Amino acid sequence: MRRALFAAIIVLSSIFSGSLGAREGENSSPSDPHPVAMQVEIIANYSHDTGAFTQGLLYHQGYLYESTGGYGNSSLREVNLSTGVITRSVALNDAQFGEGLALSGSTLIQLTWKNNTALLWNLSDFAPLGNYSYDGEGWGLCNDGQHLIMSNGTDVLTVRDPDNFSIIREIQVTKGGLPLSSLNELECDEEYVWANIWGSESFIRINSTTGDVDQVIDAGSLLEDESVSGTGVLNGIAITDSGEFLLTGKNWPKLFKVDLVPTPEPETGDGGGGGNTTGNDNTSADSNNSSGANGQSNITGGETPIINKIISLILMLLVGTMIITATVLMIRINRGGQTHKVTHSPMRGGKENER
Ligand SMILES: [Ca+2]
Repeated sequence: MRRALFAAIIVLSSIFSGSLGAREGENSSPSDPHPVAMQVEIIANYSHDTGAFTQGLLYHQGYLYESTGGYGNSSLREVNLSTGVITRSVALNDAQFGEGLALSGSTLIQLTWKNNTALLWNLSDFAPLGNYSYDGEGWGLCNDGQHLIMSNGTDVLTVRDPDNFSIIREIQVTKGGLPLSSLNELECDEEYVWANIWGSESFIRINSTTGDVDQVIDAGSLLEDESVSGTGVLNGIAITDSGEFLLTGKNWPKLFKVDLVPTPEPETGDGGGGGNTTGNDNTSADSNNSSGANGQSNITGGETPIINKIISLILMLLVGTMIITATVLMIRINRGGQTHKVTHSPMRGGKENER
């Protein structure tokens, strides 16, 4: 009798724990933020120096400040946005490869790729003001108004003290719960960080507190411009004082002012309630391969949990019926056995109690 009850408890526990475990798994996946798919609409375009291998870009009081890369070709420059004319420029030495650029007060801070050095420049006259050193590679840099945020090509951003470049904290960047690496040129925007993804035609918005990617913006249409196609990848994000986005890329002849708008839902007809998820996942799959795999699991994830629940319910009903039947049978057998034991073999009952 006790064995039957014990077995019944074990079976029921395993079924319920399995069911609950599956439910937790289902909930954890949807609770991960699915990025909203966005795209760009061109408002205006400006000329951009095709000799500029753009690695850092920011906007300040009507001018663009740009860091260009390449050994022997790196520079810091000031560009008049409306005319595209380079109004000031300073060349880096041939051993330095310019990267991300941020403005802190009246100081421009320019990363270098593998020199472990951030160059400090006076905004007003580009006079060198010294440098900071750091470990690892330098990719992107922006200023959120309080701290600098830096990328190094991985999925981790470092938040740094603008006064000494020391690391205050790290931001692990994830999209749909998975690490997202190759973060490149950055643009701080209050509690968000916009980031180019190296080698991608998309850029993303990151919640700088959680590291979650909540928007993926497909900028591929910019590359369809015949004057831009065939040049380098998208790699320059700046935001004007009025919140307009300025985008360009490595050696692009144009810089675009754009609006960000939601990507229209695909007209699949039978998509039903899964339309949002499918649309977002398709966009995510375009942005990198790892999220593409994630996107597929999300699509199938919308159907399999329902089947699993039905199978679990049927199994529970079957097992419950079996347990009740077995218990009733055991009670009947046990009653017969007790009568037999009490009458003929009292010692046997004692041995069972010892176990
Ligand atoms: Ca930027």
